[in-house]
Amino acid sequence: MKYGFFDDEKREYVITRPDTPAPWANYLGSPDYGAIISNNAGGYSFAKSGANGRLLRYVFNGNDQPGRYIYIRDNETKDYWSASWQPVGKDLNEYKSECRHGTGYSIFNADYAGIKSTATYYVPLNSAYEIWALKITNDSGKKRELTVTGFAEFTNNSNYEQDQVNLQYSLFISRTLFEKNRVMQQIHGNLSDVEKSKPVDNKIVTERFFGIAGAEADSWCGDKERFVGLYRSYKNPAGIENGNLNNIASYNENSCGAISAKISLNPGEAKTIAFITGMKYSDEADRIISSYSDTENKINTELNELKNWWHSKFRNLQVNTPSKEFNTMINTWNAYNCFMTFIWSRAASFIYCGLRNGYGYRDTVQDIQGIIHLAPEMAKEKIVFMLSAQVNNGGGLPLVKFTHNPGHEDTPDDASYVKETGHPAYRADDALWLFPTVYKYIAETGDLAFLDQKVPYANTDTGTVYDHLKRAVNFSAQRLGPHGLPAGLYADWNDCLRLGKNGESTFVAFQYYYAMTVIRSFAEYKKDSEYISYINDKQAELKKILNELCWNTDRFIRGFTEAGETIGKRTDPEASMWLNPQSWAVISGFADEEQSEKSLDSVNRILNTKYGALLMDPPYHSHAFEGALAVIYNAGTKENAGIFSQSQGWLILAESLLNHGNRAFQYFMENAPAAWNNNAEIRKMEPYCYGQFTEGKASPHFGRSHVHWLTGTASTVMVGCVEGILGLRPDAAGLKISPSIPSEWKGFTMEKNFRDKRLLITVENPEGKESGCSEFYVNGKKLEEAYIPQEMLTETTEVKLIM
Ligand code: IFM
Repeated sequence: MKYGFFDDEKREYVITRPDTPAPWANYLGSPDYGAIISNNAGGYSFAKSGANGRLLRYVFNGNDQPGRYIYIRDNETKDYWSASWQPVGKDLNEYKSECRHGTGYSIFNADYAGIKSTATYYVPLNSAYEIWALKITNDSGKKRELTVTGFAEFTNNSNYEQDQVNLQYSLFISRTLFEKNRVMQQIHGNLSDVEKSKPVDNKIVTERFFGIAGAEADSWCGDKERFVGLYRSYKNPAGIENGNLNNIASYNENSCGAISAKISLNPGEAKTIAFITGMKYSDEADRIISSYSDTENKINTELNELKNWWHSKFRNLQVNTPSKEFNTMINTWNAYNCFMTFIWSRAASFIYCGLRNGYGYRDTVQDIQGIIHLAPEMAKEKIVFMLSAQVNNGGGLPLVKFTHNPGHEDTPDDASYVKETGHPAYRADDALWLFPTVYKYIAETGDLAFLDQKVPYANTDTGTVYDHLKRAVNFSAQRLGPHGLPAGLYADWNDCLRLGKNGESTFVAFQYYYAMTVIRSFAEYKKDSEYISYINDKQAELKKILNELCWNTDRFIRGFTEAGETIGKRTDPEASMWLNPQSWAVISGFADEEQSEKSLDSVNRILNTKYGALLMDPPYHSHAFEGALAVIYNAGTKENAGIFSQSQGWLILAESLLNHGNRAFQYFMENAPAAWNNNAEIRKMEPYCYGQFTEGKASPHFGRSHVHWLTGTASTVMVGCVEGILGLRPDAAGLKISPSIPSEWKGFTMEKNFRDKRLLITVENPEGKESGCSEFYVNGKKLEEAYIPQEMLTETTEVKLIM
């Protein structure tokens, strides 16, 4: 079933049926103010932290409520509806609606009873409050008397958990009052005479506001229960039905901001107003609301700024291939998704409630990879930040607090860190993710000097980036298991594999192998010959062990348990085949041709499904070893034989590196949200963003996807497509182009900004190949190989590759 379509020109996803199989969400906001909004205006907001800055309430596991509701009432007929289909939920035969999720904004168009409305929600660039703009047009032939009401449900405490759980406290600290054009909510308002510099029990007065610009407030309500009314709901609030909010303040219990304005419209007449909300003290709220007195112009200007900001990032890589699904994902939606994970990590969605109050090391270092080609400067800043969260023993802090203070942090070796973060030990892979990420940054920018930049370690000590990477290698070198492979420690990439310090992980071994290749290239640049021979020896040793112990006829095993038992052998009754060791054997450059071909064939034969490749199979049920935590999940779910979408990105890359364009693209399509647009009832999730996993064939809901938006899938698929399928593979000295495409593509074009120059790349595929290059031209000059040396770049560089 189809619920909407991609408007690629505007970079919007347009939902034409509001009764989507799940709330389909969008993000608004900046790192200072986050907001998530569904296609029925459900969602919540927070200042800075989803855990500690929660200002608009949302009920998880609920019915996508409450939300940013705008009600419209016809005062003559007393009929009312909402600017988004829900919460009033008028009959869809009479109520026409369209939701357009765009880049940092969402628009709701509605047409009901001769009244057209357009509600636009956004957070202005570099601001920490949100706008709900409403343009309302009388499309009927007669004068209309309307009441328009905005409603925002405030939390009682900025701490999400306190608001939802500790009601004996949080119900009794909130109150509201009305000033000029806004409802002000005060939390701990009783502390108003206490100096801000001397908090009581760490508490001062916090204020939130809900105001109106472009119209006078006619009535208002700050008490949620009085607004909704007893035994009613957001669908039929008493305050809306009565047409008057009765100017009610709250004192204890639940607060809200609700403001009604009366609007008279002649036939054809339109009016624009705005509701504005945020966490600000009254004088600041006043200043903000006043700045919207020229409501319509200000809103248009801000929306244009917002679009320009986003679209200018996307313009750094634009492609035009024969696949519209590929184009829309790479040009807009996968890119946008990558920025969302980059900005919000795993902090806040409809699944992540905001309690993860920090950055997971591996997740964040991986997320950076998705935006390097679009915003290298932003990537660099975050890389430096993550390097500063590396402990001086080379390992990464499993959780980097939002309050991270480089040089002064406790580590997993300290009981205080374990108590505060809940992470009891190092993970085997965390710091190894730095290698592909730092390499990609340097390759994209040519900024080799970055290796000499000094960065503090998390706990103590400072070193250059090069030194940080050496210590990361050393961290693994000092934590080898009995066979000489990297130990599995508390987990590797797979949170559900506890291999321990005497167990060993092939996935980490391949990462380690790759890390050594990367650091060797940096050591060559730095003419660090002693280190080069050290790395050569280490890598050769590792190669020998991997070949002797980990190749199992047609696959690589997953590793060894603490007890020395092999995981992932062909003959195992459960979990006999694992995806990641196969793709990473190729990506790391470890596997020889025969191993590469055989292992990826095995993946295709054993793990692949129409929705993507399973993470492993068969699922654990009765043969799980002690550290195989995946068994806690239902079969076919998450790490227990689910289709873990992040791994699909690595598979796309691995197939591309082997020049298997058809398969690489097949894997892209199986898991691409856009490819399921016309069967959205199967995937259920938004057709424009990735999810963490899709239920595998062992599940009765095979194909259903979960954990929207904030997932490493965004960055790995982006890398798989850009480096893999499109074959854009920069290195410090230039750019190699090595497409690996479906043979049916007759060609495609790309526009890419590279080191301040614009590349216009045309690829022709007259003979229907999957890869390879027979002719290559840069600005009309024929070159021997498909590689553009940096010195050949001109302001606009025209490139032609004939496959
Ligand atoms: O790699 C992890 C990630 O860090 C969090 N989500 C699950 C992934 C696989 O276990």
